[in-house]
Amino acid sequence: MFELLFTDSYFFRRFMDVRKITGCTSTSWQRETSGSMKRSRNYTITINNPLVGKFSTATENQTLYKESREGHYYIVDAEVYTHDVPYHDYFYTVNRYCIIRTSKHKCRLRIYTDVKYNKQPWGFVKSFITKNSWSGLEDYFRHLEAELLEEEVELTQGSGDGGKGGLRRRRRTFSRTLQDHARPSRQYSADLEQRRDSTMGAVNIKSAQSWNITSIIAGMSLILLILTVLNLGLFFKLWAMEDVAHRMYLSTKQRMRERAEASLAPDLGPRQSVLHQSHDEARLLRAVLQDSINLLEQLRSSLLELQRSFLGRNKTSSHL
Ligand code: HC3
Repeated sequence: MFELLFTDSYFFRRFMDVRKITGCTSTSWQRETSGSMKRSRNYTITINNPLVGKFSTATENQTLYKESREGHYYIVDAEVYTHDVPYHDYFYTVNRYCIIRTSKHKCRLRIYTDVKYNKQPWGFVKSFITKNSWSGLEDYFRHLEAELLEEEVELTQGSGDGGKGGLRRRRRTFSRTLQDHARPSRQYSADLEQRRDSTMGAVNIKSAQSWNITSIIAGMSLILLILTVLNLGLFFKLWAMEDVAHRMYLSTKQRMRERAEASLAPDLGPRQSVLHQSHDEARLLRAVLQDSINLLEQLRSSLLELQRSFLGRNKTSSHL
């Protein structure tokens, strides 16, 4: 199993071909001072997700831990950095491969995977990254599982045929279990067809879901735009009203001043003139207050009208 997955094996080269992973270069395993071994791989992956670009380069740093015992058990961590997908600088993936020998010709492979964050994105962005990464990872590892199970069948069949067969060309399948391989061949191919159909169904559902998300986002953006335009309209209306009020205030003030100047008799004594002035100021204040009251009345009635038109619109939409 270790050779299949972590050396330049025929199995892995073929698997990469099927997954359309191209341009793979790899360093050889190098021992570190810690006693563990490391190697690094670069490749270009093909992505089957309409929200992401079609291709992305990736770097995978693999560590084979020193605790591993050749032919008995292996622990390999693989950190995968995808360089050309949206928000690529926010996250990377860690896949832990544990291989344990369970009997002379058998072993168990467990893969643990986690999406890690270098920096914290918004909640919405984080769930977008997590959801899309997990769906890509699940697709990849289910495919790997199916291919490994086929490989097992071919290896065991090959040895059953007295070694005639060796590694033969295989039919393409997806997600098969060990039980599937024990079934008679006709039933088996019917199953394959069904599985292929359900896989296609899952792909269709996935693309329908992503369409749904896109249309929801588009709808919400449209609503936001309309609300912004309405808000701007209200803002300018209020601004204009404030301007009118200010102008009215200035003109009233001017009018009052003119009237006061005209009625000021030249023969009035200083005490009477002061009295007259304060009286005029009071009148000016009263007039300004009256104007403000009128303005507020106007504002009130237009707000009431606005409220009424909103209520009317709500009723029609609830009828609909
Ligand atoms: C799903 C994935 C691309 C494929 C990556 C693979 C399956 C590549 C082969 C490696 O051996 C294992 C592996 C590890 C990580 C996988 C990537 C994780 C995220 C990436 C998605 C296409 C990214 C989508 C997230 C988005 C839309 C926010 O960019």
